[in-house]
Amino acid sequence: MKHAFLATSAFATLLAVVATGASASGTHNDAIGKPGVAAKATRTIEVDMTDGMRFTPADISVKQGETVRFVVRNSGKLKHELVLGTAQELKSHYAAMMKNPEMEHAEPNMVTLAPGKTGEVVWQFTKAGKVDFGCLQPGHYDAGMKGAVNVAQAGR
Ligand SMILES: [Cu+2]
Repeated sequence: MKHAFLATSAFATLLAVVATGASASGTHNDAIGKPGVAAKATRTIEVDMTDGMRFTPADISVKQGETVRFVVRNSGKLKHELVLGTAQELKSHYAAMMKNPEMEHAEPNMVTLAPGKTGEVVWQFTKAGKVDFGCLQPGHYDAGMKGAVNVAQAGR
């Protein structure tokens, strides 16, 4: 019966990890990393958002484990936001925003900015791969207001 016990134990541990991740990060899982501590940020990346529905830069490269301080500026005359997530998370969140444009949302993985404002997102990229970001204001994501953070595997 030792095998059965081990399997149950491993499953319980997995559940605990999933539960912890969900409570610490709100609505999303830890697939894209976790909220960063500003004091531990190793880089500051300035991102500009415009009414042309573009992020500049839209293609960002970081290293696995790196904590990045994004200083995000809204240079447009419309409300814009930068939301980090998996492509799937962004799509479902965007669909919710289309149904309810006045939906208030605030999470550590995003910043919503009025015209002319500047804000920050501090994020630690714990997993190698691609993390997407986008503006989920109705119409913006569809218009191409999106980008990606490429997370290079540590030790390379
Ligand atoms: Cu936008």
